[in-house]
Amino acid sequence: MLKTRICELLNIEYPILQGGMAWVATGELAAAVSEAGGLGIIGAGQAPGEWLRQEIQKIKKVTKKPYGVNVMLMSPHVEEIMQVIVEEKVPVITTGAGSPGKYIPMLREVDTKIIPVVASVALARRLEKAGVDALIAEGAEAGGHIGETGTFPLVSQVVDAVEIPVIAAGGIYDGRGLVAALALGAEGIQMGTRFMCAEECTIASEAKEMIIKAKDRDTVVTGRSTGHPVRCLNNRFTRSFAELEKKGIEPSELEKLGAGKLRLAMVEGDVKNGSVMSGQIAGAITKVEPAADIIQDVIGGAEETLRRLQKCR
Ligand code: TUI
Repeated sequence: MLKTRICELLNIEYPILQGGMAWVATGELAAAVSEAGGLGIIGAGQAPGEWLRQEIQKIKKVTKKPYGVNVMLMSPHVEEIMQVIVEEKVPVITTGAGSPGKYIPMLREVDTKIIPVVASVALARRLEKAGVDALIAEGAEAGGHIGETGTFPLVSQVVDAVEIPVIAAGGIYDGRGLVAALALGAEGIQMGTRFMCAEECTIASEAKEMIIKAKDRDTVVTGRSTGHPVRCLNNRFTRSFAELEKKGIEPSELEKLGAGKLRLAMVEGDVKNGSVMSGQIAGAITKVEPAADIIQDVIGGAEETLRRLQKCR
């Protein structure tokens, strides 16, 4: 019942992808998710190619199962990251913050599956025509850099617009969310925020604790004036950023202010002055647990949800 075209395409047991979060999704986390039957994804973020090569080696030491790399297309190192992906014959890539169109031919040569994140129907249509394998429709409930449309309306409309499989992302953390995504016509889910609280996730404990303490209304979106809206947990950093944004500070100055703040929170553990990117679902996450337990909880919860729905007929 929970087998979809995504399981077949990616050669994975469960249709669950782990978000490829910059400074968060290292080889350790991705290996644990892949070994547990989902698709673990390294977040290349703005890292150089050699960093990515090391993280890939970490995965290969732990598991023979498929894994992915997320390419942040605004990265200054995007060309060398793509080069490493081709050299290492990475099985799957996801992309974010742009269109991967020009890289499709080089990736095709090594049979890397290409799954862009889209935040609009227009880009979904364009990328299907360009020959990508599947799409992740990520709603504005997600953490980090987001679009404008919520997950329900975005997934419903993307599914109707394309033939290739669609993965739903943004606001999903359990089996109910997986079943809801399948009901909308998606064939898998991607979860970021919940996997930040996996035991194998190497981020600072302060960042995990902040997610666990968060309530439903604790995320905010900053950076709309820069053209790069970002959802994170409300803190001293977001408050000062929002104040400057309200004063009409130049977008380029604001971008400079944001530089390095994700690393500050996730690696240094300064969750007051750093940017704790997180989805709206943070309020539902209650504990740190192994990645395998997260996957089993989602699958078990989905089966239970399907049984409950059967009784409504
Ligand atoms: O990429 C993400 N999430 C991210 S990237 C990131 S690093 C960053 N930090 C500060 C500013 C900007 C980025 C942190 N979180 N998610 C996937 C995603 N992609 N969300 C939205 C999009 C997107 C947006 C516009 C994809 C394509 C697009 O338009 C491209 C086009 O050509 O139309």
